[in-house]
Amino acid sequence: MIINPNKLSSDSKQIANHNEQFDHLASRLSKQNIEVPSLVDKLAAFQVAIPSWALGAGGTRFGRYSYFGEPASLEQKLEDIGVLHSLTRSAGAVSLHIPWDIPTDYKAVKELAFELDLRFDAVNSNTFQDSVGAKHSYKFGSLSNTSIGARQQAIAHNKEVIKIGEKLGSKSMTVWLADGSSFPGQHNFQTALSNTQDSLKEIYKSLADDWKLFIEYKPYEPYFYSTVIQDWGTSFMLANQCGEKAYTLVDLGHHLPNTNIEQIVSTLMFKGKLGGFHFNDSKYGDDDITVGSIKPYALFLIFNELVYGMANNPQNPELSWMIDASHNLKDPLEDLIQSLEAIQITYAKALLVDQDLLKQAQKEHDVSLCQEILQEAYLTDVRPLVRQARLKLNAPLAPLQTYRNLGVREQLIKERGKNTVATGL
Ligand code: LRH
Ligand code: MN
Ligand code: MN
Repeated sequence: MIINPNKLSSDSKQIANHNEQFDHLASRLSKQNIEVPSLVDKLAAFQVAIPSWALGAGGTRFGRYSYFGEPASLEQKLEDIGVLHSLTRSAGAVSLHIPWDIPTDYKAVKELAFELDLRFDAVNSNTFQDSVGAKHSYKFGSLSNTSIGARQQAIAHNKEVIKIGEKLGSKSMTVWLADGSSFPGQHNFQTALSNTQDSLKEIYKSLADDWKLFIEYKPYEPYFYSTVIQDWGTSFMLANQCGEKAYTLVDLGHHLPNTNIEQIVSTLMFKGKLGGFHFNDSKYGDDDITVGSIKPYALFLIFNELVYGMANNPQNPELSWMIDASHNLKDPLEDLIQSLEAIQITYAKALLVDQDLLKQAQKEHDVSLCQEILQEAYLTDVRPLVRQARLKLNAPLAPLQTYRNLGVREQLIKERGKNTVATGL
């Protein structure tokens, strides 16, 4: 389904309401010496990739409840992201997962992506599942496995993913390893790490000069005693071992409770080694629920460091942003619209932080003022700025409402039927 652009304009009453709210906020912010037009431009330029596995209803280990009209093919996944991008103009990229999304006709897939104004962001390899007919099993690890055969198979798969990405115009690959152990004594930690390091170095050799390798970390799950790449330090060390094209990827859900993620982001950007970023939210673990739905202030503090890093750390490359969320209850497209909205809102709030004043207050050890400065930005209702960016991009002012008014899900069910299952987590 491709949405007719003529159906995306907001009505005159909505626009008049918006203009009133925007003018009010813009004049208030201008008095604080905030350059509103450049802030709106930054919001309009911010694009987040959608992973192919977020478009179906996700599963938990206890079950998976299908959501009707889910995309069944790569082409249909692209169309869903096209819908999101038309409604928000902020989801202009797709992150594919191999082997779930191997194109059969590269030319056709590229043409469709072009038509939908979508770019191919990082490609993701998968060595956390055995593929049908594979010679070696990943039950006891992939890049870290003590079996050379399993390691070589996993290395070959990653090299294959790079090739697939090259054909699509992608410029990076993300490696997330499930490798770990569930019982003390099961792994020799040093052997597992050393095998992983050697395997990653081998994969890195296949990376073209304009490509990047993102190494994702996660403390636990699917294994519950140890994980080979458990934290940012391990990922950072491995990225350094590989070389300058390798970076750490931070996924918000991949931390133990109360970890200071903003400090991790800051440290990595200072070292020029933050490459990718996965948005989601969680209450307990890697819950992968809607961005900003549980800890919006924590997200703001993280965004504040990202904004600071983007302005002050030229040694860090442009980040590859992606939403890594998927769950069981909501319409996946509605959920993604809400996540995109939360990202834009939080980015806008972080852009409002008066960095000069904050620096001065930090210098003077005025702790209360430091907090006031952050709160001032966080408590500002920035939605008119986000809507202004949408207006500029010819996107509807209220994407979720427009999605419902247009009956997108009903249309998808009509086209695809009720018994659809998207490949994914
Ligand atoms: C596992 C995970 C990871 C993704 C990957 C495909 O935790 O969600 O975050 O990047 O699967
Ligand atoms: Mn992730
Ligand atoms: Mn995850």
